[in-house]
Amino acid sequence: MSGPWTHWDHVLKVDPDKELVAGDTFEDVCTSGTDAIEIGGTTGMTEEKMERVVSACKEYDIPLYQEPSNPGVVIDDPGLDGYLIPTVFNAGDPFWITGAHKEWARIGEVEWGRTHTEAYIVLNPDASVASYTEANCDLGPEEVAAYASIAERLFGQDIIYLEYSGMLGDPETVLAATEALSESTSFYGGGIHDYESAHEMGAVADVVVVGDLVHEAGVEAVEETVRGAKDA
Ligand code: 1GP
Repeated sequence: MSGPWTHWDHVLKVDPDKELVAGDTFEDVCTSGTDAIEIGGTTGMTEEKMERVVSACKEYDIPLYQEPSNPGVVIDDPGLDGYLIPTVFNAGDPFWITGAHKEWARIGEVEWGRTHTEAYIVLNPDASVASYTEANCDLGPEEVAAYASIAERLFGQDIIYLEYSGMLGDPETVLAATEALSESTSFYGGGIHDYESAHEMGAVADVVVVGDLVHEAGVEAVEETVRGAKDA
């Protein structure tokens, strides 16, 4: 299960439905020191918005992955390195486990060679992704570790994504998931906002993902989190 993410420490997730802060450019975003850019968001997504970010980023030498939130927004652009496809392992609604994926295979030409898998475990009940997917977020470290194990061993997922979107998560839970894996890569996302929080979560996950910070505080703040993740 090799992929470029096995060498990453930090990923910046850009939400095409949100603006950059005044004064920041996509050049700043792409040269922030992050290892890769993931383009995706939960709500308000359209192909046009996706395309706008891909076009702005593809001229820079940084891995660029689309993370589609639904089959209707998958774009075919040679500037993309590939697709990271979320499956929400603790979703209450099976649409987010196989339903959306089935629709994608039905309506489009899936580029399997550039398609990689992300097993989401959604852990912040207040996040919009939790309500959308009807996720059961009431899980202790042992249960999260068990989800991580089955995601790797039974379902062959490349990436196991501990998703606390909007809040800083529980390091003990994240570590339990990371330790349950032998070859898959653990991603942690949620509430990373400075050197310390990136360093703390970088110590318990293979890769930290920074999202809203780029849209709220800007690229300089993101650069601090890159340092924190790299030092962990
Ligand atoms: C969202 O995990 C990412 O999918 C990052 O979360 O926006 O809280 O940084 P934040």
